[in-house]
Amino acid sequence: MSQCATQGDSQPRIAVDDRTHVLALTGAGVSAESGIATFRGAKGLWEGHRIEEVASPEGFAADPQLVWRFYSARREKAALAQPNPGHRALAALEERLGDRFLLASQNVDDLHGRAGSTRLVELHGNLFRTRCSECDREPFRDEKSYAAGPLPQCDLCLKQGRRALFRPHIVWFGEMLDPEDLRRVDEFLARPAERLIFLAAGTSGVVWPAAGLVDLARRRGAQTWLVNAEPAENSSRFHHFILGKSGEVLPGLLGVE
Ligand code: BJW
Repeated sequence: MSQCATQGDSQPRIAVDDRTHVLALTGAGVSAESGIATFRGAKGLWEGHRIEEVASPEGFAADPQLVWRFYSARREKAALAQPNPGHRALAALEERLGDRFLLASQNVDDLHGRAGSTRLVELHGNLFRTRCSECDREPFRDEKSYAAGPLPQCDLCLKQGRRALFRPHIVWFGEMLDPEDLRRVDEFLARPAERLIFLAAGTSGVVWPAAGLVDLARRRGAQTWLVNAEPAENSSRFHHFILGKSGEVLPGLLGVE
């Protein structure tokens, strides 16, 4: 593995040409410069609750009001945040590469979409979508706060004589990621590519299956890059590790300043 600092003129650049395919993976660190708290940075706590208490099916079953308060606060915060140069650099790279680019994000804050990314797989869901905790109706756009007042209930279930709560469209601990999302990522990596780059940014490499994508990409012949503000759990599995903030590093690294 090569490790680089980012100061000075010697910032590395990924050569992107007509033969290059890029799979990008982002995590909470990419939104840190937009003012959104990371997970492990906050010691995994929210108002004194462990993240698993508010981001797990067990947590929702035990205290749905607490969970909706957590996600309503997150909705409010994310709605006020703005995409930063890291988000915009990835959107600019997509514009250049078209179908030779795919962004898999663990972030649920919508900032990649708002920066213009469209070839986007939201591996852990989206804060601004809601679904039923019981039936398989389509998740729908929802920007409301349920921090106070009655919890939202599924009207379709009610028509069938069942009571079922709505829940955030988020992949919680212990839940399966959407197989269609994983298929899209796998299919992208399986495509014939003369030059394949896997670029991860702002992720601690702790949470699976996202943490294992670097290994899958390497098996498919990718050159792998990590941009992170500190060494990640899986840094050693990347060919190149750049220590720095994604909003400062990505525009230059991708040549889209
Ligand atoms: C910057 C920066 C700047 C800061 N610039 N960098 C295999 C082995 C062991 C366990 C498992 C396994 N497979 C599955 C599991 C269980 C579990 C898991 O991974 N647990 C681990 C904690 C051990 N995985 C799951 O349950 C997943 N489901 C699944 O695999 O189903 C099948 C299965 C289940 C059980 C057993 C086996 C199989 C689902 C995972 C869902 C994750 N959900 C969460 C919360 C919900 C989303 C929400 O509410 O927002 O998603 S957890 C939380 O972590 C969130 C994040 O998306 C996710 C990843 O965190 P991320 O993005 O990496 O953030 P941080 O905070 O950890 O790191 C930020 C980094 O940025 C830091 O390093 C900073 O330094 C850096 N940084 N500023 C660049 N400016």
